[in-house]
Amino acid sequence: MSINTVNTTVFPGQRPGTSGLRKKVTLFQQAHYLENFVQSVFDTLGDCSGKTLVLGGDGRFHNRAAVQTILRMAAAHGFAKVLVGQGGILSTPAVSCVIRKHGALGGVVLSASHNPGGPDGDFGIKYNIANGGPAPENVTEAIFHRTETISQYRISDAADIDLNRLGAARIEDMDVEVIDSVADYAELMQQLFDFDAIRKLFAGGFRMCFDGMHAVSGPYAKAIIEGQLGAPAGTVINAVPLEDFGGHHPDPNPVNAAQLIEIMAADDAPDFGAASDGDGDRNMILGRKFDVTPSDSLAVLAAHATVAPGYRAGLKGIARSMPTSQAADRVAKALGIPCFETPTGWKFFGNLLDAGKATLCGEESYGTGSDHIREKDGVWAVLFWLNLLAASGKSVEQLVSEHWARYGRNYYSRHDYEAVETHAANELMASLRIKLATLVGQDLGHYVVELADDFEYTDPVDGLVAKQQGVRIVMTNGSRVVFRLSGTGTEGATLRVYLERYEADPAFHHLPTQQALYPLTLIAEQVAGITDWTGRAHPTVTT
Ligand code: VG1
Ligand code: CO
Repeated sequence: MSINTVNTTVFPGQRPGTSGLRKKVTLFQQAHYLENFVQSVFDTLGDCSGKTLVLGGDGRFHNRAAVQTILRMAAAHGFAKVLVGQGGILSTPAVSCVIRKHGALGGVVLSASHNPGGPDGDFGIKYNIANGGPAPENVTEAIFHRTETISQYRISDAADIDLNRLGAARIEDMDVEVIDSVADYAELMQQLFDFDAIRKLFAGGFRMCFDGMHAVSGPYAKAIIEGQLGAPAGTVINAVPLEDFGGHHPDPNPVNAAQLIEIMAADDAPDFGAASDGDGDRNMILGRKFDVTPSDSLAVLAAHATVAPGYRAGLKGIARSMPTSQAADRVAKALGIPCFETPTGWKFFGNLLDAGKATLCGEESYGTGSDHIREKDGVWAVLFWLNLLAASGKSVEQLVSEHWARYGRNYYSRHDYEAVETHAANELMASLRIKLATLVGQDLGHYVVELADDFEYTDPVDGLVAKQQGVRIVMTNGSRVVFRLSGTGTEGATLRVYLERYEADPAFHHLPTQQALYPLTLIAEQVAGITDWTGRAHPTVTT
């Protein structure tokens, strides 16, 4: 065994986006591509002697090869120890949990989350810091700058280690421990939720369907929901992680989780349905013939948080990303706690959680989480709902309808225009920004514009400023249209248009969502000229 220094040249464009570096697998398979990025991460960290690193991924194609490379590079960089998930598998929330529990310096997550996998799909890598959360922007920028000048990396020539066998191994002077992918995470869940009450619920005939989407959450859901909570075998479907996710798109929304939606639409549907994404950090919540928007899910959980033992003491605050609906704000107001509005991406919640300013966080993109870790957490959200269903004895639909009756309903939808021409998408955003100043006070349809700006966020803890985080047009009654470009796609640009309408009157709480939002859809087109710029008359995905 020896450590080699390898000469390399810069690959342009290794800038992490909303959630790490995501590119086509074929790009990652090029010699030196992954190595350059990993060495840039390690160089940014500096001396790592005596430190522990956590390593795992969502099991997609290229996961195992990348794990072996990173282990050899970690040894060359002088890490004392790496905790790696069995089979190279760790969900994003599990990585966060393991970093915190074992006091690691940080972790590397191999995932492109909801992006398709397989040889022609996407691959990704992100670095999480010692609090368990995604590296903040100053760290990801430092990593990016390093990738622009890198000329060498260091790697051991040690043989592959057996990732399937639990236990200890060694590369150079570094200890490698292959850990159970689920154990630490499951133990944390037991501390947060009333497992006895949920066990009783299942024992009483309550039926559920959890769709693992052939991605990473299957093993977690099987071990916890079927194994520990006693749900019947078969409750978790598509439970085995596959390198190409079975050819599907592991994005838990009503469009991509079509099989689950069909199951939940049947007359004899289970009481509760849920799904998670590629790396296990997202969740979709369904009742029988009823789907819950992620924004509403956050608000409902916040309103009932004290049913769960881990949250008995109440919430310190709630944080949501700017495009997420304002349903949670109403709950925060009723509870007399602060509500924070952050840019898109979980990295912006870390400081608020560390500082004890927020307990629950959520994003409209099927992401919910809390201060138990520093990532959004799919299985956690599902267990929270199970705890709530067990404690209340009510159905999902009942809980949500009662919530609307009390707080009003924030109709909400996101329209995605995927793989549009990058230049056109940038021009659309630029021309919108120019218009902003003239919009305030204008009548748009039945609405009057109260605020039109490009969202800018000053972190209340470290004072760092994030600019150009999405154009928002807010009406006098709180209804909104928001525009931003995705930072996770790998083909062209994806325009996201977020629509929100507030409705206080329960007589209007049961309209079809797209119908309720139609006037705002017209306003979005009128203001942004989406069809003209993109050549698209309709979004590719509506959630
Ligand atoms: C999307 C979502 C965002 C989420 C991010 C990462 O980002 O909109 O809310 O945090 O994905 O989630 P963007 O930039 O494409 O809109 V995951 O589950 O992909 O790690
Ligand atoms: Co994800």
